[in-house]
Amino acid sequence: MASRDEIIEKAKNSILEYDAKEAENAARESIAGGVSPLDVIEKGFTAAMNIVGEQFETGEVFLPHVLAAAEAMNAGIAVLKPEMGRLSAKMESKGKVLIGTIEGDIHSIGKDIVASMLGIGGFEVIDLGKDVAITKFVEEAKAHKADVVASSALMTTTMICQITLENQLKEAGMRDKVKTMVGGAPCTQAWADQIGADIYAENANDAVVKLKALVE
Ligand code: HCB
Repeated sequence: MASRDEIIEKAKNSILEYDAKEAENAARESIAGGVSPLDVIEKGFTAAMNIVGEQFETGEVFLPHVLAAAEAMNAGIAVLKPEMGRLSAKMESKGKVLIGTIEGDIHSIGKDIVASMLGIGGFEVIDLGKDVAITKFVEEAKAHKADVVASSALMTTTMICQITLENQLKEAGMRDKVKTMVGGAPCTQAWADQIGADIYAENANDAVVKLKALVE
């Protein structure tokens, strides 16, 4: 049987080779071998996706490659999801997190990872999906009595909608009832401070650690 590091390497290479079948195989092997799904996602799939992102930025690869890499990553994560669900089902809820990719933005991979890891971390997660209207964030936060409203923005053109979200939560009289978290590649701690968001999370692990610190 392959070692933990070999399985993670296989997961990484599957994305770099745009190979959805291999991503699924690596995910299955990790479950059979008792390797943490989080390690496979963060150190395998995500690490490779970041490389593809850099290659896209330097013009080494093009949008179809990025799409193929994203599809391979989604295929691998789909295999890991039931295992992640089993881990999170064993826990008592630490609080309710409403999460979605902000209006105008269809990037969902990072948001999905954060949602999954928060679930494993013991939070009840309500995932609104991608390109979520600001009004929907506010309505759903109210309807579900969410403790945290987490938004993801991957583009400089859409991160400004996180300001609108802060404003609409205030206008709805909800801003003191929920904590807000922002994340996604262009977001930073300085951005969170500037717009008045409570938390900036650099990655999924950071999101879990910071939300746990908030409730414990
Ligand atoms: Co896309 N895209 N894309 N893209 N894309 C980016 C984001 C660019 C930066 C690439 C570039 O030009 N350099 C760029 C945005 C430029 C800008 O800022 N203005 C860009 C563009 C322009 C576009 C289109 C407009 C391209 C086009 O159609 N011409 C279009 C978007 C249309 C739209 O949204 N309306 C587009 C489309 C696509 C896809 C469909 C091909 C694909 C997305 C597939 C999907 O998500 N289902 C895609 C991808 C994959 C990327 C890159 C290459 C990777 C993004 C990614 O998944 N990273 C990205 C380049 C890059 O980011 N370097 C590029 C891996 C994940 C795991 O990282 O940062 O998303 P993450 O998430 C982390 C972290 O940020 C944090 O935790 C996660 C896990 O550790 N986190 C949170 C994320 N959300 C959080 C929320 C929280 O509350 C807390 C923490």
